[in-house]
Amino acid sequence: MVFDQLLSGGDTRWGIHGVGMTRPDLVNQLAAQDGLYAVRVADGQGVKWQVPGALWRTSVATTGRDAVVQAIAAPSTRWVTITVTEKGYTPALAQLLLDGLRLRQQAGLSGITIASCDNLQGNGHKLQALVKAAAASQDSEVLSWIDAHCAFPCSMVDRIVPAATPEVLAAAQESLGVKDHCALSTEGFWEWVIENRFADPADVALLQSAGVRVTPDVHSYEEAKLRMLNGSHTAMALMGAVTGRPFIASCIGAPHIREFVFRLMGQEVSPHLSRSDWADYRTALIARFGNPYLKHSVHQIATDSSQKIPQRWPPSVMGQIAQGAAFEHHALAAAVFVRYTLGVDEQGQAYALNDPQAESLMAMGAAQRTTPEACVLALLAREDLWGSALPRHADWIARVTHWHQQVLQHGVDQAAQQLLLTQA
Ligand code: CS2
Repeated sequence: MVFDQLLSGGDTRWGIHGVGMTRPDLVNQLAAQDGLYAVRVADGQGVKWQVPGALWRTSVATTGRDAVVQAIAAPSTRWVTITVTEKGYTPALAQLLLDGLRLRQQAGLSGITIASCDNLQGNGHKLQALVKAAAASQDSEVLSWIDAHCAFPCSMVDRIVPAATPEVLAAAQESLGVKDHCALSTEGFWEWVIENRFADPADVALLQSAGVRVTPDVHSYEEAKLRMLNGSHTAMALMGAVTGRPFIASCIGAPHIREFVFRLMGQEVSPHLSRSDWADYRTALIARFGNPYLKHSVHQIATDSSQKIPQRWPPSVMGQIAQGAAFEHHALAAAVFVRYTLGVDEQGQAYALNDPQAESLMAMGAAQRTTPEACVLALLAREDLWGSALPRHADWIARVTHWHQQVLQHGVDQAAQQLLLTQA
């Protein structure tokens, strides 16, 4: 949407070559629609449709790798933005970028800005380290060229964009009079905060003119978003999955879940944020979660929980521990995660765990039917989820075990209500 706005001002340098990393279906569909798709922007302020026209070309990295490498190396390319999810930061991604960058270096072209947009703290540093590690093991010339000419800004992107539902596709057809297989629904709110670190410093003013916030320090925005928005999202998604509530709006519509999330943010997340306007941020988030137009599936957000939890929960729990403060809300959330690994909700409906760790999580989680305490211990011992300190923290383990017992005996809703009574 930002690049579309820059294009509409007549600056044709911002056309996008969109790359799907694995699955060709969406890319093929978009190509068949000439890169055009409808976006419904809807919330309490109103409903409007937009058709961004910034997507000019498309490729799929798995089947059209060479086209992607050539696109990175094209003289007209100035930026690469990366949104590949938490689990996408692999050596294969680094190699793809490196192959394109090497061609640029060999052709004597300018460097480019490579911006990660994923929900990871220090995402630019992480991407830079990955690419540089690949370069260092292969080619010292390209490594020094990358250092001298390319920029890897950290950035925080915030806009809730659920996977499209049949209802959205039908609404698009109704409003626009054409069949659109790629229509999306989103909220009015959007925020893109990016570190002031660009291959071309002239981009600062351009991005600002389109509403992007350019700042020397993205860290405080990243941590607030990851722990407040995404941390609450993961907690609600797991609660919804286990209780059978399909959408985030259905979770926030339940008064005890709404209050739970409100206190999680206020009591356990906010004390450790460097962003001081957290109370306004919380109010805005609760309203955004309740947006009735966003049918944001809890199972979509619960996808890859093993990759998301590390950024979203442990930093707040560690902050509370350092201050000798309670972490009951996160302990209940962790207990619900353990319950979630059973793969069946409280009504007996089975669901799939869509997670690179699904097999090991379900194998560990199955034991909670017979030996619940040992199962909690085993899942809390995983440093890939909780970091190195929490697995050794006796009080944390005791509180998660307590809430897990409550969840198994009385269900998630009653456990949450119990927590609210004791923490009033
Ligand atoms: C969500 C995010 O799916 C998820 O894990 O928490 O995609 C969230 O909707 C975005 O970060 C909002 O900016």
